[in-house]
Amino acid sequence: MNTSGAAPTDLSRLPRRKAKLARPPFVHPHDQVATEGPAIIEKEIQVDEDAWVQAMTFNGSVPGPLMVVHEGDYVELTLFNPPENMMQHNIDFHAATGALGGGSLTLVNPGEKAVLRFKASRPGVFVCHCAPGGPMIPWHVVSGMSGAIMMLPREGLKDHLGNPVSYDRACYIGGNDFYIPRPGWCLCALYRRQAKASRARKAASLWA
Ligand SMILES: [Cu+2]
Repeated sequence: MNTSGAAPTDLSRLPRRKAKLARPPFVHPHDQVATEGPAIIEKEIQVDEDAWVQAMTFNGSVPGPLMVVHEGDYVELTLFNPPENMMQHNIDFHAATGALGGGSLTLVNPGEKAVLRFKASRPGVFVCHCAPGGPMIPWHVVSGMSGAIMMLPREGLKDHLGNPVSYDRACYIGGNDFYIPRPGWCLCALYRRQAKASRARKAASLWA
């Protein structure tokens, strides 16, 4: 339902451009200044490819790729969950408003795919991540399912005086730690150590 009062946009008339995503730290080729009207950007993302140590990924890299669009573009993305996978996944764009940033519209079981389209309405750099609900959210994120989208102003970047700013090259770096159990290490031993330390603290406070 259109509640803004604005005339609806005929998306079928907009030019379509398909971007091939690059693995970090590389960023796919893009214009720094938009030279044409809003475009529908198609992104095809495959999840859980190269799942090492139960890593979960967007397009096989951790972090996932950076997507570059311009303010006013319509971002169209296809999220595909390969049938070999075991879990549900989705994508929550902090750049999109409503419906959990698209998360509740893109929840896909293994073998399913979902298409999401939203309008890039705010310039900036925003995180996106898998958010299947409850404790699955932090688990999927720390397992590698995060990425980012950069929405450039249509007229390009400007400095504080309003002068155009350009760059020769863009790169994208994200941090992600994996905590992998070592031989002889187990969660039970960690819990035992924590419980012992907690008992010792409690005993010390009783005798203080
Ligand atoms: Cu996921």
